[in-house]
Amino acid sequence: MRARGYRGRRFAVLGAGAAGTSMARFLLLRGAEVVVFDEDPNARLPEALAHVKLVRGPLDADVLCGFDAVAVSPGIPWTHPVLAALRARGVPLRGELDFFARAYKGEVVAITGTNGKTTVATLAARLLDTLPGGAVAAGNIGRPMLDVLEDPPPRLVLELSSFQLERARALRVRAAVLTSFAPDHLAAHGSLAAYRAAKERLFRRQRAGDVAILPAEESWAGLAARLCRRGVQVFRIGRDCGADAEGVFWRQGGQVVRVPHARMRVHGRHQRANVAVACQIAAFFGVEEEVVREAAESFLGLPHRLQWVAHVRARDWFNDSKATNPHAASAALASFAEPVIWICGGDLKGAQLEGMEAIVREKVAHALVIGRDPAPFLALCARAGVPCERMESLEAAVARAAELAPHPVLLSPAAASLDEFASYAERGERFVQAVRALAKEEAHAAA
Ligand code: UMA
Repeated sequence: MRARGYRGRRFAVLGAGAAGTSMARFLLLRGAEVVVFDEDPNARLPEALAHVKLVRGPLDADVLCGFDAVAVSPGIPWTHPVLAALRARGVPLRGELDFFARAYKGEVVAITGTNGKTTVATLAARLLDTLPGGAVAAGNIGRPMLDVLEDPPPRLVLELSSFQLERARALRVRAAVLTSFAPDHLAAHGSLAAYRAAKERLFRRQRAGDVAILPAEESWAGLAARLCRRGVQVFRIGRDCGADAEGVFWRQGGQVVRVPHARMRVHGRHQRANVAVACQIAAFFGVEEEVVREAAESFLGLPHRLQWVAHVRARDWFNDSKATNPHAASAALASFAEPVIWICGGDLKGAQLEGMEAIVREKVAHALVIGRDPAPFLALCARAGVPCERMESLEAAVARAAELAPHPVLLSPAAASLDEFASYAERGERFVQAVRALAKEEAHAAA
Protein backbone atom coordinates (compact mmCIF):
# COMPACT_ATOMS: atom_id res chain seq x y z
CA MET A 1 0.00 0.00 0.00
CA ARG A 2 2.89 2.35 0.78
CA ALA A 3 4.19 2.54 -2.80
CA ARG A 4 0.79 3.12 -4.36
CA GLY A 5 -0.65 5.57 -1.80
CA TYR A 6 -4.41 5.69 -1.27
CA ARG A 7 -5.78 6.46 -4.75
CA GLY A 8 -8.21 3.81 -5.96
CA ARG A 9 -7.77 1.65 -2.84
CA ARG A 10 -10.87 0.37 -1.05
CA PHE A 11 -11.05 1.17 2.67
CA ALA A 12 -13.58 0.08 5.27
CA VAL A 13 -13.72 2.62 8.09
CA LEU A 14 -15.04 1.21 11.37
CA GLY A 15 -16.90 3.73 13.55
CA ALA A 16 -18.94 6.73 12.44
CA GLY A 17 -17.82 8.95 15.35
CA ALA A 18 -15.25 11.76 15.35
CA ALA A 19 -12.26 9.56 14.48
CA GLY A 20 -14.08 7.47 11.85
CA THR A 21 -15.49 10.45 9.98
CA SER A 22 -12.08 12.13 10.11
CA MET A 23 -10.37 9.03 8.65
CA ALA A 24 -13.07 8.77 5.97
CA ARG A 25 -12.58 12.43 4.96
CA PHE A 26 -8.79 11.98 4.90
CA LEU A 27 -9.02 8.91 2.64
CA LEU A 28 -11.65 10.38 0.30
CA LEU A 29 -9.54 13.52 -0.18
CA ARG A 30 -6.69 11.28 -1.31
CA GLY A 31 -8.75 9.42 -3.85
CA ALA A 32 -9.62 6.26 -1.90
CA GLU A 33 -12.99 4.51 -1.98
CA VAL A 34 -14.58 4.43 1.45
CA VAL A 35 -17.42 2.57 3.14
CA VAL A 36 -18.13 3.33 6.82
CA PHE A 37 -19.38 0.64 9.22
CA ASP A 38 -20.93 1.20 12.64
CA GLU A 39 -22.49 -1.29 15.02
CA ASP A 40 -25.01 1.25 16.30
CA PRO A 41 -28.26 0.82 14.33
CA ASN A 42 -28.89 4.57 14.73
CA ALA A 43 -25.42 5.73 13.63
CA ARG A 44 -25.31 8.66 11.19
CA LEU A 45 -22.65 10.36 9.12
CA PRO A 46 -22.29 14.14 9.10
CA GLU A 47 -23.84 16.13 6.24
CA ALA A 48 -20.49 16.55 4.47
CA LEU A 49 -20.20 12.76 4.12
CA ALA A 50 -23.83 12.20 3.10
CA HIS A 51 -22.68 10.66 -0.22
CA VAL A 52 -20.62 7.99 1.61
CA LYS A 53 -22.15 4.54 2.16
CA LEU A 54 -22.79 3.73 5.84
CA VAL A 55 -23.42 0.13 6.88
CA ARG A 56 -25.07 -0.21 10.29
CA GLY A 57 -25.25 -3.27 12.51
CA PRO A 58 -22.89 -6.09 13.61
CA LEU A 59 -19.52 -6.13 11.86
CA ASP A 60 -19.02 -9.04 9.46
CA ALA A 61 -15.51 -10.35 8.76
CA ASP A 62 -16.61 -11.85 5.42
CA VAL A 63 -17.75 -8.44 4.18
CA LEU A 64 -14.76 -6.57 5.58
CA CYS A 65 -12.21 -8.89 4.11
CA GLY A 66 -13.25 -7.68 0.66
CA PHE A 67 -11.48 -4.36 1.34
CA ASP A 68 -7.81 -3.50 0.78
CA ALA A 69 -7.49 -2.27 4.38
CA VAL A 70 -9.66 -1.54 7.42
CA ALA A 71 -9.36 1.73 9.36
CA VAL A 72 -10.37 1.25 12.99
CA SER A 73 -11.67 3.97 15.34
CA PRO A 74 -10.04 4.07 18.79
CA GLY A 75 -13.28 3.18 20.61
CA ILE A 76 -13.64 -0.16 18.79
CA PRO A 77 -11.86 -2.71 21.00
CA TRP A 78 -8.59 -3.86 19.40
CA THR A 79 -9.54 -7.29 20.73
CA HIS A 80 -12.90 -7.24 18.88
CA PRO A 81 -13.50 -10.80 17.53
CA VAL A 82 -14.09 -9.45 14.02
CA LEU A 83 -10.71 -7.69 14.09
CA ALA A 84 -9.09 -10.94 15.25
CA ALA A 85 -10.70 -12.74 12.29
CA LEU A 86 -9.46 -10.06 9.86
CA ARG A 87 -5.92 -10.30 11.27
CA ALA A 88 -6.00 -14.06 10.80
CA ARG A 89 -6.99 -13.52 7.17
CA GLY A 90 -4.15 -11.02 6.59
CA VAL A 91 -6.33 -7.92 6.16
CA PRO A 92 -4.29 -4.79 7.09
CA LEU A 93 -5.78 -2.97 10.10
CA ARG A 94 -4.94 0.72 10.50
CA GLY A 95 -5.48 3.36 13.22
CA GLU A 96 -5.57 7.13 12.95
CA LEU A 97 -1.89 7.35 13.90
CA ASP A 98 -0.81 5.17 10.96
CA PHE A 99 -2.36 7.60 8.47
CA PHE A 100 -1.09 10.57 10.43
CA ALA A 101 2.52 9.33 10.66
CA ARG A 102 2.72 8.97 6.87
CA ALA A 103 1.20 12.36 6.11
CA TYR A 104 2.66 14.76 8.69
CA LYS A 105 6.24 15.92 8.24
CA GLY A 106 6.54 18.35 11.18
CA GLU A 107 7.57 17.76 14.79
CA VAL A 108 5.21 15.80 17.02
CA VAL A 109 4.90 16.48 20.72
CA ALA A 110 2.88 13.54 22.03
CA ILE A 111 1.24 13.46 25.42
CA THR A 112 -0.18 10.32 26.98
CA GLY A 113 -0.85 9.24 30.57
CA THR A 114 -3.69 8.04 32.76
CA ASN A 115 -4.46 11.55 34.01
CA GLY A 116 -3.35 15.06 33.17
CA LYS A 117 -2.85 14.67 29.42
CA THR A 118 -5.44 17.22 28.29
CA THR A 119 -4.13 19.86 30.69
CA VAL A 120 -0.52 19.29 29.60
CA ALA A 121 -1.43 19.19 25.90
CA THR A 122 -3.52 22.36 26.12
CA LEU A 123 -0.90 24.44 27.93
CA ALA A 124 2.01 23.01 25.91
CA ALA A 125 0.23 23.88 22.64
CA ARG A 126 -0.52 27.37 23.94
CA LEU A 127 3.19 27.87 24.74
CA LEU A 128 4.57 26.30 21.55
CA ASP A 129 2.16 28.44 19.56
CA THR A 130 4.30 31.44 20.56
CA LEU A 131 7.16 30.02 18.44
CA PRO A 132 7.50 30.86 14.71
CA GLY A 133 4.93 28.93 12.66
CA GLY A 134 2.83 28.19 15.75
CA ALA A 135 1.44 24.93 17.06
CA VAL A 136 -1.98 23.38 17.70
CA ALA A 137 -3.31 20.55 19.86
CA ALA A 138 -5.21 17.59 18.39
CA GLY A 139 -5.96 13.91 19.00
CA ASN A 140 -7.84 12.47 21.95
CA ILE A 141 -8.34 16.07 23.13
CA GLY A 142 -11.32 16.19 20.73
CA ARG A 143 -10.03 17.57 17.42
CA PRO A 144 -9.12 14.48 15.36
CA MET A 145 -5.45 14.55 14.37
CA LEU A 146 -6.11 14.03 10.64
CA ASP A 147 -8.28 17.16 10.56
CA VAL A 148 -5.29 19.45 11.13
CA LEU A 149 -3.39 18.14 8.10
CA GLU A 150 -4.95 20.50 5.59
CA ASP A 151 -2.86 23.45 6.79
CA PRO A 152 -0.46 21.91 9.28
CA PRO A 153 1.77 23.97 11.59
CA PRO A 154 5.43 22.93 11.96
CA ARG A 155 4.68 21.45 15.38
CA LEU A 156 1.67 19.48 16.57
CA VAL A 157 0.80 18.60 20.14
CA LEU A 158 -1.06 15.28 20.11
CA GLU A 159 -2.98 14.01 23.10
CA LEU A 160 -2.94 10.23 22.69
CA SER A 161 -5.03 7.60 24.45
CA SER A 162 -3.85 4.06 25.05
CA PHE A 163 -6.39 2.98 22.40
CA GLN A 164 -4.81 5.19 19.76
CA LEU A 165 -1.33 4.02 20.76
CA GLU A 166 -2.05 0.28 20.87
CA ARG A 167 -3.09 0.33 17.19
CA ALA A 168 -0.21 2.54 15.93
CA ARG A 169 2.50 0.77 13.98
CA ALA A 170 5.27 3.26 13.22
CA LEU A 171 4.98 6.48 15.14
CA ARG A 172 8.10 8.59 15.79
CA VAL A 173 7.74 11.61 18.01
CA ARG A 174 10.20 14.37 18.87
CA ALA A 175 8.82 14.77 22.38
CA ALA A 176 7.07 11.97 24.25
CA VAL A 177 5.38 12.59 27.58
CA LEU A 178 3.83 10.15 30.03
CA THR A 179 2.04 12.37 32.56
CA SER A 180 1.03 9.61 35.00
CA PHE A 181 0.32 5.92 35.09
CA ALA A 182 -2.27 4.07 37.19
CA PRO A 183 -4.79 1.30 36.51
CA ASP A 184 -7.47 2.46 34.03
CA HIS A 185 -9.43 1.06 31.06
CA LEU A 186 -8.66 -2.42 32.39
CA ALA A 187 -11.90 -3.87 31.06
CA ALA A 188 -10.92 -2.74 27.53
CA HIS A 189 -7.23 -3.65 27.62
CA GLY A 190 -7.62 -6.92 29.50
CA SER A 191 -4.70 -6.35 31.88
CA LEU A 192 -2.51 -3.67 33.44
CA ALA A 193 0.44 -5.03 31.45
CA ALA A 194 -1.41 -4.53 28.16
CA TYR A 195 -2.38 -0.99 29.18
CA ARG A 196 1.24 -0.22 30.09
CA ALA A 197 2.53 -1.78 26.85
CA ALA A 198 0.23 0.54 24.86
CA LYS A 199 1.66 3.59 26.66
CA GLU A 200 5.25 2.41 26.14
CA ARG A 201 4.78 2.24 22.37
CA LEU A 202 5.06 6.03 22.30
CA PHE A 203 8.78 5.85 23.15
CA ARG A 204 9.79 2.96 20.89
CA ARG A 205 11.21 4.97 17.99
CA GLN A 206 12.70 7.90 19.85
CA ARG A 207 16.33 8.64 19.11
CA ALA A 208 19.22 11.01 19.90
CA GLY A 209 18.11 14.63 20.22
CA ASP A 210 14.51 13.74 21.14
CA VAL A 211 13.03 14.36 24.57
CA ALA A 212 11.05 12.12 26.90
CA ILE A 213 9.26 13.12 30.10
CA LEU A 214 8.40 10.26 32.46
CA PRO A 215 7.06 9.85 36.01
CA ALA A 216 9.75 9.61 38.70
CA GLU A 217 8.46 6.24 39.97
CA GLU A 218 10.98 3.42 40.04
CA SER A 219 8.87 1.35 37.65
CA TRP A 220 9.83 3.77 34.82
CA ALA A 221 13.57 3.74 35.58
CA GLY A 222 14.26 0.95 33.08
CA LEU A 223 12.59 2.79 30.20
CA ALA A 224 14.33 6.03 31.22
CA ALA A 225 17.74 4.29 31.19
CA ARG A 226 17.08 2.72 27.78
CA LEU A 227 16.08 6.11 26.34
CA CYS A 228 19.17 7.81 27.85
CA ARG A 229 21.40 5.17 26.24
CA ARG A 230 19.83 6.06 22.88
CA GLY A 231 20.71 9.74 23.41
CA VAL A 232 17.17 10.85 24.27
CA GLN A 233 17.09 13.65 26.84
CA VAL A 234 14.97 12.38 29.74
CA PHE A 235 13.21 14.48 32.38
CA ARG A 236 11.46 12.82 35.32
CA ILE A 237 8.25 14.34 36.75
CA GLY A 238 8.78 15.08 40.44
CA ARG A 239 12.55 15.32 40.04
CA ASP A 240 13.37 17.56 37.07
CA CYS A 241 9.98 19.21 36.75
CA GLY A 242 6.84 19.08 38.89
CA ALA A 243 5.26 20.51 42.02
CA ASP A 244 6.69 20.25 45.55
CA ALA A 245 5.89 21.85 48.90
CA GLU A 246 7.11 25.27 47.74
CA GLY A 247 5.74 25.53 44.23
CA VAL A 248 6.25 24.35 40.66
CA PHE A 249 9.60 23.93 38.95
CA TRP A 250 11.19 22.92 35.67
CA ARG A 251 14.64 22.96 34.08
CA GLN A 252 15.51 25.71 31.68
CA GLY A 253 18.81 27.09 30.42
CA GLY A 254 20.87 24.86 32.72
CA GLN A 255 19.06 25.87 35.89
CA VAL A 256 15.88 25.19 37.82
CA VAL A 257 13.12 27.78 37.36
CA ARG A 258 10.63 28.05 40.26
CA VAL A 259 7.18 29.60 40.68
CA PRO A 260 5.87 29.63 44.28
CA HIS A 261 2.38 28.24 45.01
CA ALA A 262 1.20 31.71 46.09
CA ARG A 263 1.58 32.92 42.49
CA MET A 264 -0.31 30.00 40.90
CA ARG A 265 -4.01 30.23 40.06
CA VAL A 266 -4.79 26.62 39.15
CA HIS A 267 -6.01 24.41 42.04
CA GLY A 268 -4.42 21.17 43.25
CA ARG A 269 -0.83 19.96 43.49
CA HIS A 270 -1.39 17.37 40.70
CA GLN A 271 -2.67 20.07 38.35
CA ARG A 272 0.30 22.25 39.17
CA ALA A 273 2.60 19.34 38.36
CA ASN A 274 0.87 19.15 34.96
CA VAL A 275 1.57 22.85 34.45
CA ALA A 276 5.25 22.21 35.22
CA VAL A 277 5.37 19.39 32.63
CA ALA A 278 3.96 21.73 29.96
CA CYS A 279 6.55 24.32 30.99
CA GLN A 280 9.31 21.70 30.67
CA ILE A 281 8.17 20.92 27.11
CA ALA A 282 8.12 24.63 26.23
CA ALA A 283 11.57 25.13 27.75
CA PHE A 284 12.95 22.23 25.68
CA PHE A 285 11.65 23.79 22.48
CA GLY A 286 13.14 27.19 23.36
CA VAL A 287 10.17 29.25 24.52
CA GLU A 288 11.59 32.15 26.54
CA GLU A 289 11.67 31.74 30.30
CA GLU A 290 9.56 34.84 30.98
CA VAL A 291 6.83 33.62 28.62
CA VAL A 292 6.81 30.18 30.25
CA ARG A 293 6.75 31.61 33.76
CA GLU A 294 3.90 33.99 32.95
CA ALA A 295 1.88 31.11 31.45
CA ALA A 296 2.44 28.97 34.56
CA GLU A 297 1.21 31.78 36.79
CA SER A 298 -1.83 32.78 34.77
CA PHE A 299 -3.11 29.32 33.76
CA LEU A 300 -6.59 28.80 35.24
CA GLY A 301 -6.92 25.11 34.42
CA LEU A 302 -9.59 23.44 32.31
CA PRO A 303 -13.28 22.91 33.06
CA HIS A 304 -14.15 19.74 35.01
CA ARG A 305 -10.64 19.43 36.47
CA LEU A 306 -10.80 20.57 40.06
CA GLN A 307 -12.63 23.62 38.74
CA TRP A 308 -13.81 26.01 41.45
CA VAL A 309 -17.52 26.63 40.82
CA ALA A 310 -18.84 28.93 43.55
CA HIS A 311 -18.97 29.76 47.24
CA VAL A 312 -22.55 28.88 48.24
CA ARG A 313 -24.08 27.92 51.60
CA ALA A 314 -20.84 28.84 53.34
CA ARG A 315 -18.74 26.32 51.41
CA ASP A 316 -16.67 26.12 48.22
CA TRP A 317 -17.86 23.77 45.46
CA PHE A 318 -15.42 22.06 43.08
CA ASN A 319 -16.18 20.24 39.83
CA ASP A 320 -13.67 17.47 39.13
CA SER A 321 -15.96 15.41 36.88
CA LYS A 322 -12.96 14.49 34.70
CA ALA A 323 -11.70 12.26 37.54
CA THR A 324 -12.91 9.09 35.85
CA ASN A 325 -10.61 6.73 37.77
CA PRO A 326 -9.53 6.23 41.43
CA HIS A 327 -6.05 7.67 40.77
CA ALA A 328 -7.45 11.03 39.61
CA ALA A 329 -9.94 11.24 42.49
CA SER A 330 -7.19 10.42 45.02
CA ALA A 331 -5.08 13.27 43.62
CA ALA A 332 -8.03 15.67 43.94
CA LEU A 333 -8.75 14.64 47.55
CA ALA A 334 -5.06 14.94 48.42
CA SER A 335 -5.01 18.54 47.25
CA PHE A 336 -7.37 19.66 50.04
CA ALA A 337 -5.92 20.72 53.39
CA GLU A 338 -9.23 19.96 55.17
CA PRO A 339 -11.82 17.16 54.90
CA VAL A 340 -14.44 17.49 52.15
CA ILE A 341 -17.92 16.32 51.28
CA TRP A 342 -17.11 13.89 48.49
CA ILE A 343 -19.59 13.16 45.68
CA CYS A 344 -18.42 9.96 44.01
CA GLY A 345 -19.54 6.94 42.01
CA GLY A 346 -20.27 5.88 38.43
CA ASP A 347 -18.93 3.23 36.07
CA LEU A 348 -15.72 1.75 37.54
CA LYS A 349 -14.60 0.17 34.21
CA GLY A 350 -13.14 -2.79 36.11
CA ALA A 351 -11.09 -0.62 38.51
CA GLN A 352 -10.61 -1.41 42.22
CA LEU A 353 -11.07 1.12 45.01
CA GLU A 354 -8.78 -0.58 47.57
CA GLY A 355 -5.98 1.96 47.07
CA MET A 356 -8.27 4.85 48.11
CA GLU A 357 -8.95 3.76 51.69
CA ALA A 358 -6.24 5.85 53.38
CA ILE A 359 -6.95 9.07 51.47
CA VAL A 360 -10.72 8.70 52.03
CA ARG A 361 -10.16 8.19 55.78
CA GLU A 362 -7.94 11.29 55.90
CA LYS A 363 -9.78 13.69 53.57
CA VAL A 364 -13.48 12.78 53.46
CA ALA A 365 -15.90 14.12 56.08
CA HIS A 366 -18.96 12.66 54.38
CA ALA A 367 -19.45 10.76 51.11
CA LEU A 368 -22.49 10.96 48.81
CA VAL A 369 -22.57 8.08 46.33
CA ILE A 370 -24.19 8.37 42.90
CA GLY A 371 -24.19 5.97 39.94
CA ARG A 372 -25.70 2.60 39.08
CA ASP A 373 -23.18 0.53 41.05
CA PRO A 374 -22.82 2.19 44.48
CA ALA A 375 -21.79 -0.96 46.38
CA PRO A 376 -17.97 -0.68 45.93
CA PHE A 377 -18.07 2.99 47.06
CA LEU A 378 -20.31 2.28 50.07
CA ALA A 379 -17.95 -0.58 51.04
CA LEU A 380 -14.90 1.68 50.65
CA CYS A 381 -16.41 4.32 52.95
CA ALA A 382 -17.43 1.68 55.51
CA ARG A 383 -13.83 0.37 55.58
CA ALA A 384 -12.48 3.92 55.91
CA GLY A 385 -14.97 4.67 58.73
CA VAL A 386 -16.50 7.60 56.83
CA PRO A 387 -20.26 8.35 56.90
CA CYS A 388 -21.80 7.80 53.47
CA GLU A 389 -25.19 7.86 51.80
CA ARG A 390 -26.51 6.51 48.52
CA MET A 391 -28.05 9.31 46.41
CA GLU A 392 -30.74 8.90 43.76
CA SER A 393 -29.21 11.51 41.46
CA LEU A 394 -26.41 14.05 41.14
CA GLU A 395 -28.90 16.83 41.88
CA ALA A 396 -30.01 15.04 45.07
CA ALA A 397 -26.35 14.76 46.09
CA VAL A 398 -25.86 18.51 45.61
CA ALA A 399 -28.98 19.29 47.66
CA ARG A 400 -27.82 16.94 50.43
CA ALA A 401 -24.28 18.37 50.39
CA ALA A 402 -25.75 21.82 51.04
CA GLU A 403 -27.49 20.54 54.21
CA LEU A 404 -24.41 18.92 55.77
CA ALA A 405 -21.91 20.70 58.03
CA PRO A 406 -19.96 23.22 55.91
CA HIS A 407 -16.96 21.54 54.32
CA PRO A 408 -15.80 22.10 50.73
CA VAL A 409 -17.85 19.97 48.32
CA LEU A 410 -15.95 17.98 45.73
CA LEU A 411 -17.46 16.12 42.77
CA SER A 412 -14.61 13.76 41.89
CA PRO A 413 -16.33 10.53 40.93
CA ALA A 414 -13.35 8.12 40.60
CA ALA A 415 -15.41 6.47 37.87
CA ALA A 416 -16.59 7.05 34.31
CA SER A 417 -19.88 8.80 33.67
CA LEU A 418 -21.36 6.58 30.97
CA ASP A 419 -23.73 4.70 33.29
CA GLU A 420 -25.86 7.84 33.76
CA PHE A 421 -24.51 10.63 31.53
CA ALA A 422 -23.42 11.10 27.91
CA SER A 423 -19.92 12.16 29.03
CA TYR A 424 -17.88 13.43 31.97
CA ALA A 425 -18.52 16.93 30.56
CA GLU A 426 -22.30 16.49 30.80
CA ARG A 427 -21.91 15.20 34.37
CA GLY A 428 -19.78 18.24 35.24
CA GLU A 429 -22.23 20.66 33.59
CA ARG A 430 -25.13 19.14 35.53
CA PHE A 431 -23.17 19.60 38.76
CA VAL A 432 -22.33 23.22 37.92
CA GLN A 433 -25.99 23.93 37.05
CA ALA A 434 -27.20 22.43 40.33
CA VAL A 435 -24.69 24.50 42.31
CA ARG A 436 -25.67 27.67 40.41
CA ALA A 437 -29.35 26.94 41.17
CA LEU A 438 -28.44 26.79 44.87
CA ALA A 439 -26.62 30.11 44.53
CA LYS A 440 -29.74 31.69 43.00
CA GLU A 441 -31.92 30.36 45.83
CA GLU A 442 -29.46 31.78 48.33
CA ALA A 443 -29.48 35.17 46.59
CA HIS A 444 -33.33 35.26 46.55
CA ALA A 445 -33.48 34.32 50.21
CA ALA A 446 -31.07 37.13 51.06
CA ALA A 447 -32.97 39.74 48.98
N1 UMA B 1 -18.54 1.69 17.74
C1 UMA B 1 -18.79 0.48 17.13
N2 UMA B 1 -18.36 -0.66 17.76
C2 UMA B 1 -17.71 -0.63 18.95
C3 UMA B 1 -17.43 0.61 19.55
C4 UMA B 1 -17.88 1.76 18.90
O1 UMA B 1 -19.38 0.43 16.04
O2 UMA B 1 -17.33 -1.70 19.47
C5 UMA B 1 -18.98 2.92 17.06
C6 UMA B 1 -19.99 3.68 17.90
O3 UMA B 1 -21.32 3.25 17.64
C7 UMA B 1 -19.78 5.14 17.51
C8 UMA B 1 -18.35 5.15 17.03
O4 UMA B 1 -17.89 3.80 16.93
O5 UMA B 1 -20.62 5.55 16.44
C9 UMA B 1 -17.52 5.89 18.07
O6 UMA B 1 -16.16 5.74 17.84
P1 UMA B 1 -15.13 5.99 19.04
O7 UMA B 1 -15.63 5.35 20.29
O8 UMA B 1 -13.79 5.65 18.55
O9 UMA B 1 -15.27 7.56 19.34
P2 UMA B 1 -15.00 8.79 18.40
O10 UMA B 1 -16.22 9.65 18.41
O11 UMA B 1 -14.47 8.39 17.08
O12 UMA B 1 -13.89 9.58 19.27
C10 UMA B 1 -12.54 9.06 19.34
C11 UMA B 1 -12.10 9.07 20.79
N3 UMA B 1 -12.99 8.20 21.61
C12 UMA B 1 -12.52 7.10 22.21
O13 UMA B 1 -11.38 6.76 22.17
C13 UMA B 1 -13.52 6.29 22.99
C14 UMA B 1 -12.15 10.49 21.31
O14 UMA B 1 -11.64 10.51 22.64
C15 UMA B 1 -11.26 11.37 20.45
O15 UMA B 1 -11.38 12.71 20.87
C16 UMA B 1 -11.70 11.25 18.99
O16 UMA B 1 -11.70 9.88 18.58
C17 UMA B 1 -10.75 12.00 18.05
O17 UMA B 1 -9.49 11.43 18.01
C18 UMA B 1 -12.63 10.71 23.69
C19 UMA B 1 -12.44 9.72 24.83
O18 UMA B 1 -13.36 9.53 25.60
C20 UMA B 1 -12.46 12.11 24.29
N4 UMA B 1 -11.26 9.10 24.98
C21 UMA B 1 -10.99 8.18 26.04
C22 UMA B 1 -10.46 8.90 27.28
O19 UMA B 1 -9.97 10.04 27.15
O20 UMA B 1 -10.53 8.29 28.38
C23 UMA B 1 -9.92 7.18 25.59
